[in-house]
Amino acid sequence: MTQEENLNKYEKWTEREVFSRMHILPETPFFIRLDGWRFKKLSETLKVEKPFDKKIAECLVFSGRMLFKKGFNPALIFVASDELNCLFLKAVPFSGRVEKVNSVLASIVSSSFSLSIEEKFKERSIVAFDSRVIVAQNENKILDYLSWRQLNAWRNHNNAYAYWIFRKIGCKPAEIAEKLKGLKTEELHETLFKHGVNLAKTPLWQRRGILLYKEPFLKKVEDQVVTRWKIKENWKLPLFTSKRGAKLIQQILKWTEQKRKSDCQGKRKLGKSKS
Ligand SMILES: Nc1nc2c(ncn2[C@@H]2O[C@H](COP(=O)(O)OP(=O)(O)OP(=O)(O)O)[C@@H](O)[C@H]2O)c(=O)[nH]1
Ligand SMILES: [Mg+2]
Repeated sequence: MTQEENLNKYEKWTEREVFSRMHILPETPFFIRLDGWRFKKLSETLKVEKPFDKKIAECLVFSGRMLFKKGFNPALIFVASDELNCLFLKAVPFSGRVEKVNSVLASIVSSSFSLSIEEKFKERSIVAFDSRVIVAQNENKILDYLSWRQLNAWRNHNNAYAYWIFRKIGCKPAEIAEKLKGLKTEELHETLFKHGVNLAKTPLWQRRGILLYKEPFLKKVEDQVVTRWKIKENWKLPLFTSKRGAKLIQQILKWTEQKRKSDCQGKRKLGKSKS
């Protein structure tokens, strides 16, 4: 058998890559949610501050920044709890191949997070993130999805503070779980207030998350004023359900489109000057 025939014999294996043909529909905005794997355990191993450690949030933000630096163009990344929610509009990585997008993004975030942990905690840790695709379809759905994740962050925030306080006063984990199940949000606020925690006055990033996006700024270059872009870290977010929140997201979506168009123009000009 020739080498060619031998290779043909194995060709059928590519047909068995049964999930590799899965694509996100073109022109469809989607989120990739990357969630820290076993972060409860990790936070215990690293002895991170309870209920929130700013260094963990900074590691997540660093990992999000790395996605921009490695050439991906998400419109925004919403960071909360142990997750990163990356929104993609028209600049879709890997033509929307689901396996490729999920695995490469999770790998970049996991390795960046591990490096960042080593720098901040002086400890080596193997960190992993799982990754999933959420199809968002249009602007309303984008806002709705972000509002959901922000509400989830608020709920986690309340539970994390409650857990921390109840542990401090000597309750056992199983007892706390029972207590939390039976308490309404109002009652939880009152109980924690009695123990010196005002859930409405904790740092905003703990309650509402952090947003990363590209923001334009003007720069003078040889007597000309040109638009440049920098990554903005917004640690003081409004509620996405508020008017201010909706306006911020609309603004970011407009900037994303403006940047995409100017990048396309730039590429065309470069192509012409080369030919
Ligand atoms: N103490 C502390 N814990 C944190 C911090 N950030 C994240 N965590 C932990 O991370 C967990 C995130 O929730 P989950 O994603 O549901 O838990 P997980 O252990 O990562 O579980 P899987 O995602 O299913 O693997 C929280 O419950 C906390 O235990 C932090 O700043 N401080
Ligand atoms: Mg997790």
